[in-house]
Amino acid sequence: MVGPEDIAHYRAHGWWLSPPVLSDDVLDTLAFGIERYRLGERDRHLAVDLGGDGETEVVAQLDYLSLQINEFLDALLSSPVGEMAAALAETESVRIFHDQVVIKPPFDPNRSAKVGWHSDRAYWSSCSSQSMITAWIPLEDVPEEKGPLAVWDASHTWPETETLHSFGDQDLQTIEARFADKGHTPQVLTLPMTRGQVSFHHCRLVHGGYPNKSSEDRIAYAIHMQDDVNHYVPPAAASGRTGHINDLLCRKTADNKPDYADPETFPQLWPV
Ligand SMILES: O=C(O)CCC(=O)C(=O)O
Ligand SMILES: [Fe+2]
Repeated sequence: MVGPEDIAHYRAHGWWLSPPVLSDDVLDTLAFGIERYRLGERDRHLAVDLGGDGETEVVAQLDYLSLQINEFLDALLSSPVGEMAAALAETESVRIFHDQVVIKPPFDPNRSAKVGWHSDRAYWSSCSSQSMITAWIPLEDVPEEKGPLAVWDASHTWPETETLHSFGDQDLQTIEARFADKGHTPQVLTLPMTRGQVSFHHCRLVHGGYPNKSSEDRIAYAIHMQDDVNHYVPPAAASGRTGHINDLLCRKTADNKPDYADPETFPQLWPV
């Protein structure tokens, strides 16, 4: 399903768009799980209370649905997402690190609902790996007007993306200008998608996106995955982060460090 040219594209550009590969069954199951979550249902509870359901921000982020709603993991395991991610990241196995449903609300001129330019890696300073990968699954078609994922082509090779933890920053132009000043001119590509497609992005790739101009929610499921070598490292002070919420959720290793291979918290998606 992922061939050598696809891997070469991912390596060079830091992102890759699949053909339609997800069945209606998988997508309908995810949509049903989201509906149950938003109604307050939980099949399992997290080890720590995250303090809210993620819906207070304008762009809502519903975290860890794979750990709380049974059908999420079932749907992922019956889909080719894990296998494709392993092929693209050129790793033997992949485990979930974190997953979130991202909801961009319908257009409202009185409120800004962009996703700020950021890299996922900037949030993962406690990860040893520089090769983690995110799969992004829209539940419906996301044409240009619905605020699809937008990427800075090939920015995963730039050193400065390491500390770009600015998902919530609405001032996209200032971030672009900062990079241009350093000699990197962002090539922004929006990636409109149809239902059934999956996009993948490298953990260092800068991405974000413009507002949803339609009258419906834009709902997408992001699955952030670890390659086989990833393990916990104490975050460097320069990262501006002290760790990840995962550190509180997972079991510890013998030397009392968060165990990023804990299968309960980080289910393996490939091989299954
Ligand atoms: O849903 C979006 O527009 C942003 C998602 C994102 O940042 C990610 O998948 O890493
Ligand atoms: Fe992201």
